[in-house]
Amino acid sequence: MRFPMNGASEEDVLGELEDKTGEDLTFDSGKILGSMCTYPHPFAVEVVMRYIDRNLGDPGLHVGSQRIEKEAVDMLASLLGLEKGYGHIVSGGTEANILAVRAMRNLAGVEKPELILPESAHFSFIKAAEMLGVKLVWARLNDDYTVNVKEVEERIGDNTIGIVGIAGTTGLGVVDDIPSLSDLALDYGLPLHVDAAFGGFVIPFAKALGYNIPDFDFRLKGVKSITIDPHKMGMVPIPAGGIIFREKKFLESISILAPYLAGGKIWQATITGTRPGANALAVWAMIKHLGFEGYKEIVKEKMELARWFAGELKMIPGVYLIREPVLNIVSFGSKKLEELEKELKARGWGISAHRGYIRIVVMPHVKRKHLEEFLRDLREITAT
Ligand code: 0PR
Repeated sequence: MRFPMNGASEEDVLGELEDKTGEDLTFDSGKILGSMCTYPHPFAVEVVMRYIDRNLGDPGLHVGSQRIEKEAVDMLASLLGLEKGYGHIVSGGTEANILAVRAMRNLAGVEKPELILPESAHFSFIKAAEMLGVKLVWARLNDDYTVNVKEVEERIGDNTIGIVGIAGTTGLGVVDDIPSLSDLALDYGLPLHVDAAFGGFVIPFAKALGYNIPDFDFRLKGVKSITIDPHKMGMVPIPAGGIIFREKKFLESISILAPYLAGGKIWQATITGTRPGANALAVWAMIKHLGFEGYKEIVKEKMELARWFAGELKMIPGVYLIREPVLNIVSFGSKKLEELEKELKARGWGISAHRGYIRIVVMPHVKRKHLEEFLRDLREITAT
């Protein structure tokens, strides 16, 4: 498509957009079952629209917004068991993980940095490793898909800059044995980064509801940084990720001087320079609006729905659960996985097919009636 010489009317342009986005699946259709995103909360949408012009890349201009970002970071830190945290609202889990690896690398100061991480880690760590010149040392998983802590220990060497544990894995929503990883990190004087991009907005509430899930946050002393994404279960519009560090030195180790901005000499740690203030404000607003109890209600409903769905799946011949769900993610396999996946997609289902299984994420937009429809299709396909 060429850059147009003359402009068209807003109406025409919008008409064309409507046409073209007609191909998109929408969250309100109930067909998106494999995504970690959801339709954002209407209040968060309102906040983003109202403050759409705020740029946290030049905090001297938007002093109030910068203060609000700090308060949002403080509230996330407190949710994660830390009185005072250091960090940022960033573009997502990828940027948060890159920043965490960058801090570990910079603080370690070794020549050939190595990072130990579970085989279940998100591919954002591969990007981080490539960009930062860090070698990834993979640790295998146990039968329950948590990382094998003994193997993590065996992988520790002179060049190790840190360890990664996952609280809510991408494929299965499994929570690693973070308490043991934390002990290990303390024993060896290494930082532990916890990727709770998904789990961060689920686990604290699920634990309060009585679900038996391992501790995963700053209450464990070995945990030095946590990724927690408001644009997943936090119901904030994309982009909204979160990186929280226990100590200031982590943030300082990745801060670059921007000498000429409105606020004078500014130290900038994020990958992005110009970055949306509106989304950070929406994080703040959603936390204030829903509060712990509000998020707990959402998590309660989705955890229960996920367990009901897992029970229904078990009764369908030809498909099997990969493991009992830990969070609101249910993954199942089948002997004829590829055919099944193709047929489900042909019927309009937005599912996420991983190596060996199909992942269903029971996000806030996913209702029981959608899952019932999905199960009907699944029964029909597997019966033929
Ligand atoms: N860490 C974990 C544990 C993740 O699951 C993800 C993303 C990330 C980090 C990276 O987060 P960002 O994508 O925000 O940078 N997990 C989802 C996935 O790969 C992302 C996603 C979201 C995929 C919506 C599909 C989708 O429709 O499955």
